[in-house]
Order: sequence, then structure tokens, then C-alpha cells
Amino acid sequence: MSHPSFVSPDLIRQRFSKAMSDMYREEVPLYGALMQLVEQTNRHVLQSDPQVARQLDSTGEIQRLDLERHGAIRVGTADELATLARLFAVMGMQPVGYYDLTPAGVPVHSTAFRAVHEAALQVSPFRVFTSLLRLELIEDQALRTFAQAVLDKRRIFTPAALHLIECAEREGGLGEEQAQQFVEQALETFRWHHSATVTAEQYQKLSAQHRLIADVVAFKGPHINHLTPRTLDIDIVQAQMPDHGITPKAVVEGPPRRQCPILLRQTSFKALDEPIAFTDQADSRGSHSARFGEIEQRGAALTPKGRALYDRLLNAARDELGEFPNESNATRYNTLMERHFSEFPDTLEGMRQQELAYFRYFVTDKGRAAGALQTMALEDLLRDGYLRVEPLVYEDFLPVSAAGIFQSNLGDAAQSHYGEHSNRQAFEQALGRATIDELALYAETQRRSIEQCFA
Ligand code: OOG
Ligand code: NI
Repeated sequence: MSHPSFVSPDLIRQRFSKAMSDMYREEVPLYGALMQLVEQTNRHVLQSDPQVARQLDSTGEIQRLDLERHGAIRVGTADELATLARLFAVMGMQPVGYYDLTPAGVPVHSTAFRAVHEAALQVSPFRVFTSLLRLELIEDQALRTFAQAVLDKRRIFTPAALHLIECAEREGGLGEEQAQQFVEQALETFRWHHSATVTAEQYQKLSAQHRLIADVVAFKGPHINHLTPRTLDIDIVQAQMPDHGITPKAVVEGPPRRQCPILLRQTSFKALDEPIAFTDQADSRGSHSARFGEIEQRGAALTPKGRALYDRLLNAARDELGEFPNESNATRYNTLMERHFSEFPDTLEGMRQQELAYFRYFVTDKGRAAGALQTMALEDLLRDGYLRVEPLVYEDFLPVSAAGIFQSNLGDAAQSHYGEHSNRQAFEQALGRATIDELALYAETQRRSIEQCFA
């Protein structure tokens, strides 16, 4: 039992997500512009497409839509990652999934901290894509030692934040005043710093190895590098971005446009050049680009079978394209994606019957009037209209898309080839715990919803 005067972790997360958004909007005005565009688009879609409105209403997603966003950070050491896991745990966020970005030439591996239960997600679906730099992939021994030494010296959490984390762990929660302080103190870790911790020359060396390495090593902390609102129609936003002074990347990542959206579609605008003072310079003569904007559209969570089909079709389209999607091949890429994905059933019933997606089951008015349904089979109840389904929304990320997002703001020059293999074990050892299997979470939510129908 948690203490009655504790603030629930879900509420702390909701407040933190709001505080983060306010901070980012103040620091990056384009994020505010993007938020406005997304709000406008969502309102337009809800007005012009009653079916979408009805669906979001019945799943309750309509209530979380305006709150919904994800952020991303990159940390440098096992210690930083493990402490972050404890900080996020205070807000009810657990590490879900393992993403290896090295095949795409980005020297990190990652997880997503998020709430895991559908009731908690409903209060706040805030997620943070969190990457750990793989220093062992730096080939230059001297540079690796230097980077390690710089990272070992920095402290990315305020003493008060650390104290409050310990307090929450010891007591089992935080009271009102502590929760407020926690949000304020935790926010400090994600703030942008205008001064670097290295000289201009050291920064150049790190950056020459990989721009991402400079981004992690040369600063006081893991600044939030983007915050992403959720839109109901990403193609509208993508098309309208230029009118709002925002230049989007060439292609939308993820599946093509469909009647029944699946997984996650994403697009971003390029990182901004921002003035930086290096330690050997009195003023902000240097510059660094890390912070960018992104939007996402979320669709149905796929079963292992659905995901295997998605991966196969995506790979087939990309293989046929023969190179990374970019400005010059964007039209062809979209055509190839449409063609390959025509193989993926595009009705809810088709996806359900072939067990490609996860669903939530609801009792209909007819079902309620009929009363006891326990004796009938699920399929019969659906067919006769006693139950109906809505797809479960995908709460996670996609490695190929994430790689595309990384690349688009690092520049194509940042592609490297790493021989080293994926190393989930090393990641979990750094994290101090195992990552949670996202597919098991969806299966559980689906199972609970069926159970509730029969209750
Ligand atoms: C994270 C990039 C991945 C997403 O939404 O897939 C990502 C980063 O650049 O740190 O945010
Ligand atoms: Ni993102």
C-alpha cells in the first residue's frame, strides 16, 4: 500500500512532462510553432473525420492526445544511465525495449522509459528515448581515454534530485512538496547549457570521430534534444511545415499512409545551430547543433507476426530502393513503400483475424443488455455484435526509424561502420536491470480487456 499523502508517480510524470514542454518551448521557439500546427491539424481531423473522433473517444485516447509527447536524451556512462533509471522510476517510468543503433552507424544503444500499464498511460503517456554512448567503439585510444575522463568528472544530477530519489526509494513515494521539488530538480538534468566542458580543439576532435560523441561528451548534461507531439495526420503536418518556416526531412519514417494506421510514423526538422562557449573562449564563438523538432503519428501495436511482416515489407522496399531514402529518391521510396505494403491487410478485421495487431475488447450496448456472455466464444460475441474491438496504440519506437531520425539531424557525413555487434547484455548491466519486453505488455493489456468484458 502506498502512503495516502504520496503524490502518485503517474501525476508526477504528468507534471514533469508539462514542465519539460514549457522549458523546451521557451528554449526552442520552433517547437512552439510545431505544437500549434499539430494542435490545428488534430482539431481539423477530429472535425472532418467522425470515425477517428469516435474511435479515440471510446479508447480514451482523446483525453491524452494533447498531453502526449516523447523526448530523447543521450548519456555517456553506465552510472548516468543507472541513476536515470532510478529518476524515471520515481515517475512510474520503466525501461521498455532494447534498440541497437550501431548497424545504422550511430554508436549508441537505447531503451524507452515509459509507463507500462494502460491506466498509467492514460494519465500520462510521456516517454523518453534514452541512448547510451558506446565509448568502446571509439577506435582512437587516446581520444577514448580523454572522453572517459571528461565524462567521469561531470555530475548530471543536482544533489537535491539525488536526495529526493533516495527519499522516494526509502519511503515508497514523495509528498506534495517533495514532488514539486522533484519536478524542478529533475528538470535541471535535461536543460541546455550554452557553455561546453572542453576546449574548441577538443570539441573538434570528438566531433571528427562522430558528431554524436561530441554531443554527449562535451557538455554538462544530457540536454533534451527533441520533444515530439502526437498528430492525427502526419502527412498534413509534413506538407504544411514549410509554410510555418520549418523544413522537414525528406521522407516520413515508418509505414506508409494507410486506412488503419499501424506502429509509428515520424518526421523531423533539422537540428539548429546554436552558439556555444568553449572553455578556452570568453564568448559564445563556437556552435553546436543537437536540438531538433519531430512529430509522430501512432497506430496499432503489432503482434510478433505483424511485426515480422512489417519488417519484411520495409526491408524489401528499402532493398529495392538500394540506398538511404533522401531528397532525390523520396518519391520513388514512397511508391515502393505503398507497393510493398499493399500486402499488409488494411482493415481492423483483417488484422485481427490474421492476428497481426493487438486489440482492446469492449462490451457493446447490445452486449450489456444481453447480460451474461460467459458461455459464448469470443469470435461469436464479436460476430453477433455483443463485443467490439479497437486497436491498441503502439507506445514504443522503431529502430530503423530512429536511425533515420538520428541521421537526419546528424547529417549523412555522420555515418560510420561499426564491426561490433549488438550488446543487450552490456546495456542491461549498465542500466542495472533488465529491459521489459514490449510485446508482453501489449499481450497483457489485450488479455485484461477481454477479462473485463466477461466480468
Ligand atoms: C533519438 C532519435 C530517435 C525517435 O523518435 O525514434 C528518436 C536521438 O536523436 O537521440 O527520438
Ligand atoms: Ni524522437
